[in-house]
Amino acid sequence: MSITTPTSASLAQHRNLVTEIPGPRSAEKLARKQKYVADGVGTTLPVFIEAAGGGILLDADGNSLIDLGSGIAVTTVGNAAPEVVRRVQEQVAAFTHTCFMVTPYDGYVDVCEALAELTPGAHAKKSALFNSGAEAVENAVKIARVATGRDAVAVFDHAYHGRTNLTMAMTAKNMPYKNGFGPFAGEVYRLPMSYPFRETAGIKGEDAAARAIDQLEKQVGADNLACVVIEPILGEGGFVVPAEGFLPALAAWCRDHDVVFVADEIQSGFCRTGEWFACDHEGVVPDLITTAKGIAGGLPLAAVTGRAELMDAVHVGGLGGTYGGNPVACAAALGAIEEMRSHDLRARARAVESLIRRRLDTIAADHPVIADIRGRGAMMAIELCKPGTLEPDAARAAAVAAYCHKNGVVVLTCGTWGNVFRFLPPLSIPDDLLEEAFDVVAEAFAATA
Ligand code: PLZ
Repeated sequence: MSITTPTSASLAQHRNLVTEIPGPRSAEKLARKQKYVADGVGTTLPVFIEAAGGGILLDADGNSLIDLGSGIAVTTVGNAAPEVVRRVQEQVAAFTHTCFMVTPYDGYVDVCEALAELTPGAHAKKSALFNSGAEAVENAVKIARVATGRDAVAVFDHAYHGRTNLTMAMTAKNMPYKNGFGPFAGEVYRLPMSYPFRETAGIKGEDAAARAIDQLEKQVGADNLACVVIEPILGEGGFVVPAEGFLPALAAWCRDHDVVFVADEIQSGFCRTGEWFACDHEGVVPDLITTAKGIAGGLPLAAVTGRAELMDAVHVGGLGGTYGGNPVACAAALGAIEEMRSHDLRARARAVESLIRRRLDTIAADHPVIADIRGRGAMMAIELCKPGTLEPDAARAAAVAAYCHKNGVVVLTCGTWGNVFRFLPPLSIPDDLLEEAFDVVAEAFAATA
């Protein structure tokens, strides 16, 4: 029997399991993967996907799973979103590549114009486009170094910035990202993050910033520092929202010392948190901002956007890459941004937050292992600890995740200790499907108690 693959638009928005998870077809495909794909490339849930749209992932066995991960915060506008599909199809039929550095085209410039409008701050901005988040972060550092004539880069505890050599150095967690892959790039210094749940109750954001700044001044020195790079809400590190005042104080210190303040909004950007960017919640205006993931509805695209004079500090030819700002990826980005604007996805993310918070509050009341509920918009998380302590409970997180996966809900964990669930649904998910997903999450906590 062959399963004809429906288009994303025709996918029924219901969880429907017709085999166990993974089913027999997925199991066969997994065996092939194990034969031909390097073991280093892991798998969270071994179901092979044949179509996706709304809040549903349809697998090779005909199971419809609920997507609470958006392919790690990428398909914010939904999978195969109509404007993305339309513009990609048009572009792919017109031309697929010229290399923007050889002969330019409008799509690239259109994306840079949109970034200048949408990113925080009213100053003159310019952008350069790349393929992946890690590449954007590397380029932000290159730009900051040229612009300041300084070497040092400051990053934070629990940070994640990528898997290339420089960004591995900037990423905090050893396993699985760094283990055995050194030596790492030098001149990267790590600072204490504001992590309200794990700190003395009531420590203010300004005080947490002062602690980080004191360490910077004593161990690095502002005169040696090119940039401070921070995720305004930690992504892989556990969806930690720093205490109010932390980000503005850091940004102000950077401004006073001619240090480039770089916001890595690769995971938090493009409506995910209920604003265009997470920095917008506190009116923080970064000098440079890195974006990727949600920018292009699933196609690979990344950007560095920032103050025109900083961006222009680099010599002609100093920024680029064969595929950066590929025309098909740019068409996808313009389609994704159109979807965000026309469906007011910032408001949708805030509505998703209130639904998720309501469900999590209820679940947490019955399950004291849920020690913290945090996040913004459709970037929500719970941290699991042995009740009444700060001791991470990664085993319980793994058990809850396994239950959800068996029951057709794709959930992702994160956090330095692997004890955080992050909920990142596509904003195209209908409310009743989101409710159903949290019915399963609630069952999962009950079943593993
Ligand atoms: N900066 C804040 O979240 C990517 C990593 C998945 P790339 N996060 C998902 C994995 O295990 O590889 C990320 C991020 C932040 C940078 C990156 C890197 O983006 O597009 O994966 O290179």
